[in-house]
Amino acid sequence: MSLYPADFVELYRREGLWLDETFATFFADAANRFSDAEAVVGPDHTGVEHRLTYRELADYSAQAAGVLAAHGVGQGDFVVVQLPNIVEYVVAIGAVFRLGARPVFALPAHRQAELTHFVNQSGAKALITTGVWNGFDHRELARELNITTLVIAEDPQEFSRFTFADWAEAKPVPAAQVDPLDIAFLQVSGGTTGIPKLIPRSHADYLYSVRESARICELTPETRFLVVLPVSHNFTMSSPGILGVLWSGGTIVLCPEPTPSTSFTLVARERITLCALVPPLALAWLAMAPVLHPDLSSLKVLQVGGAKFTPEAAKRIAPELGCRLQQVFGMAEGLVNYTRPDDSEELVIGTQGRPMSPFDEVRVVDDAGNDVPPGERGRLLTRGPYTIRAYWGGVDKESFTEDGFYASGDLVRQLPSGHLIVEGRDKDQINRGGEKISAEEIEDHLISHDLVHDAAIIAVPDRLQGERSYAFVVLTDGARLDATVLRDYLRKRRVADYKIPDYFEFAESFPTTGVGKTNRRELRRIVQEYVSAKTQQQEESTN
Ligand code: AMP
Ligand code: DBH
Repeated sequence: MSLYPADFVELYRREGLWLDETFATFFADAANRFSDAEAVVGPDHTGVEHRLTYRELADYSAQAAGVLAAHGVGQGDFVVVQLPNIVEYVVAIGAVFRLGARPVFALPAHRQAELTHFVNQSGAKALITTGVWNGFDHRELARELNITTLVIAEDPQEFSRFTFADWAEAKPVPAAQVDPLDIAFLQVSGGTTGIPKLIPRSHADYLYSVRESARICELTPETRFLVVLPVSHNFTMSSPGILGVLWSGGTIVLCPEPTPSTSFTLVARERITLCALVPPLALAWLAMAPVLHPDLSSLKVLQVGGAKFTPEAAKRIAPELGCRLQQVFGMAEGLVNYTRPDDSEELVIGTQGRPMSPFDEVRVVDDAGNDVPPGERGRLLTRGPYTIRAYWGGVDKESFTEDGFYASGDLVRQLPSGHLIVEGRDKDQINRGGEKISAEEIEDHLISHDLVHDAAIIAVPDRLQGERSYAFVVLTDGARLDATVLRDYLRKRRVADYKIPDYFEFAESFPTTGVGKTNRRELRRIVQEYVSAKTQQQEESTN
């Protein structure tokens, strides 16, 4: 079954956007084109650095696929992959793809709540994970999932080991025959309701976006891309990301931790030409550059995306870091906007780019769903050759219009040139420096506490992260609790750390609607007023 209506499939094929390539042969094809060129550089799970050529990457992937097959993974199976930025990551996804199996791209920060959801929703056959990373033992999660687990770590007692040593002994398997219109993998969204939604992307649609991104970003075999953000994130994966670089014959360099000092060291040592950051990291680079005096002379383009990059910060990139800025406004659901290499400085600094494809359809509408006059602010709706028509598990009426447009929840303005300016958001989500948090998911967790009557999570502006999360909690009659208890409670429920509210505040009651439901819109207004009054007070007292 196709993920897109037949007339659109026909259109995108006829126009040459969708080809017959698939991810099952992606790594082998790249090896045929770029054989001995350097494909991936990075530490393995023990911290030892590896440099793999395209040929080695393809060979290891074919062998690792053999190991997966021996564990019962086959065509069409879902495999949850939760790995940090280690060189084995690239081999692991190559292996899953080769079998015609389908990765579910978890982030390293996800915990039990998210992983359980991914496994249950996808019916995953296996999990590929690692051992202790960043002070957390990922095997802990596997222990409770009751699923075939392959661990990229030394000497696991209970799980099957999945390292270079194990792959080297395995027999390679041939690439599966896969339908290009079929689901290639599940991406995860930040989500607005409940736990992250799973996003089914097909081989044809995603490969189109990868090729087009590589072209727009002018990637060549000389491109050297530093991966600072989590490698599984849609931005680092495909905009143009690791897949765009591998498609172009360039080199991926994996940065094991996102600190400016480690990133700067790698930029200088590896002669990095391209890097992608979220706004808080870009600000950290700007703050640390005058202190650390990094050699950034090889860096041509710094991409910034995932959350709004203010014009004030955007202005500083070229003069202070000596490279070009590219703004990227994308979503794992599809639509990706780029500022272009030949855009004026005004557009690069003041907009979040324009859609990558001439076949992207963008509408900016009011609350009733009618187009607003050109240039005015409204909600973004989009449809196109790489934007989903439904989440995994069905169409939800909140996110998709009858005629198949995806409602991203972003408030934008569109310039005559097609460039979009993101002006806000109309979805219950907190964008904490590019990490998306669903308000409802955290509210549900809090409300499950015996002493919590109601809870509301709201975004408050933050100089560094863009936004932080503020929890407002109404306790049951006579109950007493403090923030520490609730933070511990969320941790016990295995909620990812970045989703734990930055601030807690306790209230007597919430405003309600006519039928007695919490009026979130009104609540948000009150909280925003309260928080701005509070910050003003603080500023006055420090002056
Ligand atoms: P997700 O659906 O979880 O992949 O997150 C995508 C969302 O991130 C978008 O709908 C925007 O809300 C936000 N986003 C991504 N890039 C930018 C950007 N450059 N400026 C503002 N918001 C962004
Ligand atoms: O935030 C995102 O999800 C995002 C940002 C930039 C994205 O998915 C992308 C580019 O492809």
